[in-house]
Amino acid sequence: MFNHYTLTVGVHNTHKFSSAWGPTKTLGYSTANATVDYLGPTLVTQKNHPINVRVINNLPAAGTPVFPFDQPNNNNTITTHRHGGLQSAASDGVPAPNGVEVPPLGSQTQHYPNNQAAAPLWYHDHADAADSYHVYEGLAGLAPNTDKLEPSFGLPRGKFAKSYVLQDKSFNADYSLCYTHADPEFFGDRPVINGTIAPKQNVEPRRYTFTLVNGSDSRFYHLSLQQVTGSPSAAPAMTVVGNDDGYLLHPAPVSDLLIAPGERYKVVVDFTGHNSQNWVLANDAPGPYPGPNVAPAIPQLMRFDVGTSVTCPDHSRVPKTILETNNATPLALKLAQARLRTVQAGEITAGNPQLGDKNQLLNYFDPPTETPQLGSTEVWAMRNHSPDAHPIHEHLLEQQLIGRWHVGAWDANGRPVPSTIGPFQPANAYESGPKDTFESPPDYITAWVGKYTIPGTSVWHCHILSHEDGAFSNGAIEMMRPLVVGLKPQFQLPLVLTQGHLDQLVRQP
Ligand SMILES: [Cu+2]
Repeated sequence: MFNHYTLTVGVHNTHKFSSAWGPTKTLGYSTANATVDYLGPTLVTQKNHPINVRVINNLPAAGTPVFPFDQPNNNNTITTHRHGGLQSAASDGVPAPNGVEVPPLGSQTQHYPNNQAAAPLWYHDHADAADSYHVYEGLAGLAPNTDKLEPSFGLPRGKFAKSYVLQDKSFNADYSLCYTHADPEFFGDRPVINGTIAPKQNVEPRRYTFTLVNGSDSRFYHLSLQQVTGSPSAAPAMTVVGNDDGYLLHPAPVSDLLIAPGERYKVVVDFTGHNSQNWVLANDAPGPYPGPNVAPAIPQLMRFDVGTSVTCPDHSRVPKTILETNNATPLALKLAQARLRTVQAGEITAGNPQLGDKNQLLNYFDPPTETPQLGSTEVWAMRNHSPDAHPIHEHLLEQQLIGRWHVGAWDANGRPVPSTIGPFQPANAYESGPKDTFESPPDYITAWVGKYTIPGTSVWHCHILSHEDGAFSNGAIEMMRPLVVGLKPQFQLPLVLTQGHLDQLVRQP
């Protein structure tokens, strides 16, 4: 285990997205020992073992276009965010102007204390108005944090635990990347898993732990396993055991799974008894989600070819309960301490989604309005009166989904018409663990809760990368807002107290 990593961001002309193809120009995070031409090395950390990660920017000088995309600027600055990591604001990779970005030939050292539970974290570029381009070009990687409890859970481990970064891309005839912000979202026509188009994976007839990371720009995936060959059978059992920031207290069996950009799910898939069958990870989500669809279909992401024997007996299991340091506090206890902050997602002009506080939609450069007190707990109720679902991500803390309320009608100011608010819908079992990114459907109020333990200025934003960067108006409107955790009490926010009281508060305009 290293205490220090050095990563160098550079341009490469060697990555092949398919073995039958020529190389494609990409970006990658190289290590001191290895050139990495797409994505970055997996940074495995251990709880309570801090690390420093120095990131060197080896992109060409400012003003030099690297890709022929419609990027609003070619500053070529970068800043690295470890998504889900409980690191200080100074090491959080906050986009300019609230954070310091690294110019070409500069470097930045991020300090990660890792005093958090085992979690499928990931890292990616977060430069203002450019990170959607940079992530598409390759600047993302896995950063799982591990702890001493994890091995005791009995889940499939070692070579029977795999991680998959799910992306969609388009390519020109010469294999070069194709990307545009001409629409408010980007949808590619090819599935790219860990940098390979529609890969095949040989698996044994046994249990596996799959960590799924949605590293796509805009595409939600509604995943299931579909059989392609072999004697017909029921699908391998899938059990969600973890969310963005750690393990579920109660693993949740699923037959299908929705994963939005920025979200992570840890799933145990049981191929036992499926000898000699072939299965695909299938997707039928429209893009934008939940529709109407304008995106090219990506019905199959990757294939699993199940062998006929296991190399060793499978002694793994899926426990009924997984007790971690961050998943056992009862929701009622969190609500008892919380104040309610209302936020919104909407559109002033069609196709230009924005975020805001209870009263108005705002830009990233407007003064901060989300200013939680350090040490306090807040419920955020997100009123989404825009036409699309948005995965809303807050930096600096772990949270938990409470649930959602359908809204039949909004008034002209984006407030729900009280008589049209439906009954409370609790979080699905599979999305009820430690999280930091919350699927907020259109015409719903979505509520989550978390405690602010890290001071400073960072951001909250939509994790549709084109939205976060402002695909619209040439980046003038960004679906991102400052998050300022400070010392000022937030007495203006009502106390939540109980689930029943939260339900009453949410129904007030
Ligand atoms: Cu969005």
